[in-house]
Amino acid sequence: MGMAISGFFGIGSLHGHPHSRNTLPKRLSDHPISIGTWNCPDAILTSGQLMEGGTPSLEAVVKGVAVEEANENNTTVGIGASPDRSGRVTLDACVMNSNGDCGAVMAVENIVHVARLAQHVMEDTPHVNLVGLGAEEFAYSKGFPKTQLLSMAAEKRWKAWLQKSEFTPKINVENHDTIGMLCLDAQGKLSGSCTTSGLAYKMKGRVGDSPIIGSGLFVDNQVGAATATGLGEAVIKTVGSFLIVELMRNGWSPQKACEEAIGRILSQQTGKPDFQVGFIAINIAGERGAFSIHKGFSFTHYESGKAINVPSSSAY
Ligand code: SD4
Repeated sequence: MGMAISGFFGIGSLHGHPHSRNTLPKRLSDHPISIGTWNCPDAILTSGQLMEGGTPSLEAVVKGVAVEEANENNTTVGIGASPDRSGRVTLDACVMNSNGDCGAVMAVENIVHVARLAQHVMEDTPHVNLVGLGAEEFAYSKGFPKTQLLSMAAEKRWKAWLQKSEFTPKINVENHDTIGMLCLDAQGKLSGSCTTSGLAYKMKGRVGDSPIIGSGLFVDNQVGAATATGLGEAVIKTVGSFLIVELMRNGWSPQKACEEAIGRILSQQTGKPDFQVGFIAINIAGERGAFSIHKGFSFTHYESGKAINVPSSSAY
């Protein structure tokens, strides 16, 4: 615990930087907070209402993202997900709790609720990551059903894509709707989860940022949490979610921290990138932030029994 706040006072402190504050602000109210990437009202309502009823943030976040995993109309998560270029749907997910424990599964086939599976990895194994067949077999050992994941609609889109077989993920289209969710409960406990099929028509075996702790998600109960969506390769290269939490540890607001993480990605590019990345973040005081490279990214948050979708500000 002591280590976690050392950045405020010790090595790595950014005191004096225009965006830093001396200490994190205090939490203003104990109302639960839930925030998720893109337009995911049902998922956010589920997690928000669960926490209102006293459910801890980890259970709320896993049940929240499960709504999108079961949503046939979400073409990037769970049951409606798009396949890789060989026609296989492979899912990635992770969870992280207020103790800093985490679990992840990568490139898993035939399992819908991979965030819950990642929670089992965290709680019931000595490991953090399980991939492919190992993760799938572990799921069956925990009683998960085997589900055929390539929906008819996804198969039709994939067959159309095969005509040209050009991998040029379109901004806000084929990298759209991954759900990253951050929950802060009335007890001040933070948890997060990120779940996705990754980029449509990715190479077989490709894993993006979403299940990589520090890249697609990071939670530190002393500071705050962040999660990402968009082109995973760009997020991984800058360890984006960890970067945002570290900036918040040094006193940056969630908004300025998200902007800086996007700035880091942009600093690796010449000119306007042809890909999208979006980050959302909250701190333990309950402040939130969001920023993306391009317009079109939005986030949804829980407020007084409602889920509100808000466009993110962006660099372009
Ligand atoms: C990935 N970040 O696998 C994911 C894709 C995504 O909405 O966010 N899609 O790179």
